[in-house]
Amino acid sequence: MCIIYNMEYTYIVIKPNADEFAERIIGELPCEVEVLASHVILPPQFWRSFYVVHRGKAFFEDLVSFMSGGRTTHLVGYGEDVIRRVREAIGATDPAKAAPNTIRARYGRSVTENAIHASDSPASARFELSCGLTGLLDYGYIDLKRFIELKDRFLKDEGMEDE
Ligand code: 3AN
Repeated sequence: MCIIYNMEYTYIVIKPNADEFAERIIGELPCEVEVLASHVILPPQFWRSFYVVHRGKAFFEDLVSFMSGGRTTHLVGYGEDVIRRVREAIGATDPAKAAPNTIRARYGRSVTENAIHASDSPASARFELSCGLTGLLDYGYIDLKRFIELKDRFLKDEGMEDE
């Protein structure tokens, strides 16, 4: 019998303003996670690529400068319906409007310094994982073996098959 699991993944970044709480926040995520790199600093050019969809917006350079100005922790969350579940747990972009008890309500300081990023669609997750893994490899935070292992695991197929 062939069972198809609707396995999804999401790219999660703990932002610089929440760096000191990274381990605690990871423990609060409603999914299995694979930590790719902890407390790493990536340069502005990395964040310009990662946030390319926001290029040209008024907040873009502030966002790039904030993200490159401190440590970030990168993870992949995975499981069924994980994109929706994690977005619900992190709350609205603006921490002041995020539901009580969400991660952004508790750890966010402002719309830019909102503690955590998580992909908003399978297409974003794929782009962000590809960009994230390449950046972590380029800047020496993962080696080639780990890069290939993670690419095979998360970027090969949309679904997972079990015989
Ligand atoms: P989310 O992270 O909730 O999906 P996006 O994708 O719209 O939100 O924005 C990406 C990031 O850009 C946000 N996490 C936040 O840090 C920043 N951002 C978005 N909108 C604004 C804004 N109006 N002013 C300042 N920063 C913003």
